[in-house]
Amino acid sequence: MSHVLILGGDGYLGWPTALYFSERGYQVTVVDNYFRRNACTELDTGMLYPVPTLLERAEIWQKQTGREIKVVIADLADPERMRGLFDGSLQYDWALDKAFTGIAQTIVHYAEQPSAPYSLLDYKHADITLSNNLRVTNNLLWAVRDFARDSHIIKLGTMGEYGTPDIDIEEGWLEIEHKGRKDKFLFPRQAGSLYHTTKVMDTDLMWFGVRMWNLRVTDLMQGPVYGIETEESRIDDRLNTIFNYDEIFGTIVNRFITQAVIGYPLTVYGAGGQTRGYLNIKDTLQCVHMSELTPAESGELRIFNQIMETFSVNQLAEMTQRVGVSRGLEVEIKSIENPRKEAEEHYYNPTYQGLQAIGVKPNYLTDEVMNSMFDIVERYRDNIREDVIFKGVKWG
Ligand code: USQ
Repeated sequence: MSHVLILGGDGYLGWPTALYFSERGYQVTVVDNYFRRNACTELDTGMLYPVPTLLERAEIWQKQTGREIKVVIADLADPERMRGLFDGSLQYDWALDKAFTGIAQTIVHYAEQPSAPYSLLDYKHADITLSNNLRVTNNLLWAVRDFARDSHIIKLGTMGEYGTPDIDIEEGWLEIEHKGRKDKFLFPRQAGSLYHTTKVMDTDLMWFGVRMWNLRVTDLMQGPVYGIETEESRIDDRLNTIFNYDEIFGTIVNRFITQAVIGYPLTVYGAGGQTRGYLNIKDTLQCVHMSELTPAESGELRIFNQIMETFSVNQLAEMTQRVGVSRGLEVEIKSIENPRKEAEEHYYNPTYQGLQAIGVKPNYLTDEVMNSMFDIVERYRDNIREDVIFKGVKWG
């Protein structure tokens, strides 16, 4: 039974990924330091519903399915804690005295501060973002170099690494002809936030590790994700992932649906022409699983663009309004001054065939999918806090 180690296993994507692999018979260990929950408490962001601790969630999962997910609570920015996941010393961790079950064949790395607005709150949050994200990635590379060179690292990157260039975006690499000679380079990166910049730096660190130590790495350039429920969480509401709708941790589709439910005008930033590649949370799980089934070669940095379709902010607002109105809600769209510094009208044409070529079957954002999200958000309508929806964290 293959062992998958999920770093950042308490987060929006980490927990559903753990359930997904566990359901398919993998041995799963999740590691987290509760960064996301603690940041939500510190910034008073609110959540759609409370989420049990990792240990409680693992227990609920085991009771419901008989499957075990091992839990380690540790801060992986500390190199010794990271190395403890590979040399067995973390088996003495207070959280679980039998966490170490041998070297994992696959390490899924989500253990990062994931929010662009958070990274630009002020110098302290910028510092937390930089030091957490870069240290965790560097610590992981060194631990794999020293203990598990054959293991496959699947790392979550972001489409935002590329920014919005005026040329087509390739999957990670670009062949360049210069003065009559050709070579292949990482596609030019020009991130739009400090958070996205840490992802660019992660990619560089991993590319270095691949060149220097022949590591196997898949870097997933993911777009904004939407969704709540997955096939595995459906069996018990307490297994649903953390769902944020605030300005710092909420992503746009999740936010718009929540806003529509309480009659808060949809917050279109600026002109609303900002176009991104989107995907359903269920597809994140598929993408990671398909990457695991077809690992990168030793000495390969394999990059996929992890999106299924593109939308502008205006298109998402119109779709949310249409679906909301069909449910009898009053949904207003309101363009507000953009707190971010980003292009509001731009060219956007990314390539994203790689993941489908290895077997991912896209779930597109249809009215039906949106309706099923509305159904869940409406159940928790009374928990929704208007005051956290827009505070206007200025990027400039
Ligand atoms: N936007 C609005 N109104 C809102 C919220 C967002 O117009 O109320 C706009 C933003 O200005 C942006 C777009 O919607 O142009 C997407 O914003 P987002 O907050 O959904 O996503 P973003 O900040 O880009 O970050 C999210 C995740 C991050 C991931 C990234 C992928 O939080 O972890 O890396 O999506 S990507 O955007 O492709 O870089």
